[in-house]
Amino acid sequence: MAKSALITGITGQDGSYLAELLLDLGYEVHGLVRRVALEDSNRRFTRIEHLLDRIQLHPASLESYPSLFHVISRHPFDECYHLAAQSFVAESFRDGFSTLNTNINGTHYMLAALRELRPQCRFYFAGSSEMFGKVTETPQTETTRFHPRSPYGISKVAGFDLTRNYREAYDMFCVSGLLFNHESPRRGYEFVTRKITAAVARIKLGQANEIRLGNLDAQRDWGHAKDYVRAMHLMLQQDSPDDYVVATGETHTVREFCERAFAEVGLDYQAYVKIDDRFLRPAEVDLLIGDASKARQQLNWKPSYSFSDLVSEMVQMDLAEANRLRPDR
Ligand code: NDP
Ligand code: GDR
Repeated sequence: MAKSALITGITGQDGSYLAELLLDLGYEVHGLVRRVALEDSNRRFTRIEHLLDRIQLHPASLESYPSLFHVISRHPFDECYHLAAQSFVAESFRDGFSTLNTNINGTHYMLAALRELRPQCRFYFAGSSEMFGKVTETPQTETTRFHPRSPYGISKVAGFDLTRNYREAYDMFCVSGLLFNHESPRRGYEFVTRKITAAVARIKLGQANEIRLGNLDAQRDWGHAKDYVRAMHLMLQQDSPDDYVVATGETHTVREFCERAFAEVGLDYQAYVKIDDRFLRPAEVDLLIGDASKARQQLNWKPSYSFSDLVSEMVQMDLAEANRLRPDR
C-alpha cells in the first residue's frame, strides 16, 4: 500500500519540492491550502500547478482547529509535514501578534488533532536556524542554546517545544528539523536572495537600475530547498524520533551573495546596490552557520548544491523569466 502524506504549506517553496519528492517515491500526497488560495488558484498555485492532477488539496486554515480536525479525520495519513507558517522574519516585527498566533497555535492545533485522531501518524515540524538568533556558539548544533531575535524566531522555539512535548508526553513520532536558510528559483520575492536575483535579471535587461537592501553584513548558511526537503523525509523514516540540524556548513554575507549574483551576468554589484534603512530589522541575526554532522551520520544526508550552483541557478532562472516576460517580445 502506498504511504499517504499530508503537507501543510504545500503552496510554498518547500511544500512544492517536498510534494514532488514524495510523488516520485510513490506516496499519495495531500495538501492543506487556504480557501482564498483555492479561489485564486491561478496566482496562488504557481509552484504546484504542474502537480495539481496528482495531489489532493483540502481547504483548511491554521487559525481554525475544526477545519484541521475535519481534514485529518477524513484520511488515514501516515506522515504529516507541517510547513505552513508566516515565514517572513521582517513581517513578524510588523505584526508579531498574527505571526505568533498562526505559527504557535497552528502547530498546536495540528499536534492536538493528530493526537486525537491519528496518534500513529509521524509528524515533522519546520524548525529554523532563527531559533538560534543571537548565537551562543559557532557553528550551531542540535545542542546550541536558543536565543531568538524576532517574533518569528520565538514562534519557532514554541513550535519546537510543543513538538518535543508531544513526543515525550504522548509517545508520538514527532520531530523537528532545525533547517538553515534554503533557497531556490521558487523562493518568495521578499526574501533577500530572490530579491537580489530578480533584480539582477531586471537590471541586466535594462528594466531597472538599482536594488535597495538593508544589512549587507549579515551572514547566512544558504543551501538549496531541493536538498533540504530530502532531509525532512529522511527524518520521518528513522526508527526513533529525533531532531536534526540541516545546513551546508558554509556561511556567506549578503554582500557576497550580491557580488556573485551580479558577477553571474558580468556586472559589478557596487554600481547597483543601494543601502536603505527601511530594510534594517529592529534586532538582527548576525551570523548563522550550521553543523549538520548528526544528519550526515544518522540520516546519511548531504547537500548536493554548492553556494555558487545555487546563486547561478537562481540568476539564470530569473533571467529566463524576465526575458520571457519582456514587453517587446
Ligand atoms: P513559504 O513562505 O514559501 O511557504 C509558507 C506556506 O505556509 C505557504 O504555503 C503558505 O500558504 C502557508 N501559510 C502561511 N500562513 C498560513 C495560514 N495562516 N494558514 C495556512 N497556510 C498558511 O515558506 P518555505 O516553504 O520557505 O518554508 C516552509 C516552512 O519552513 C515554514 O514554516 C518556514 O518558516 C520554515 N523554514 C523555512 C526555511 C527557509 O529557509 N526556507 C528555513 C527554516 C524553516 P499561501 O500560499 O496560502 O500563503
Ligand atoms: P531570514 O531570510 O530572515 O534569514 O529568514 P531573509 O532572506 O529575509 O534575510 C536574510 C538576511 O538578509 C538581510 N537583508 C535583507 N533581507 C530581506 N528580506 N530584504 C532585504 O532587503 C535585505 N537586506 C538585507 C536580512 O536582514 C537578513 O539578515 C529566512 C526565512 O525563510 C525563515 O522562514 C527561515 O526560518 C530562515 O530563513 C532560516
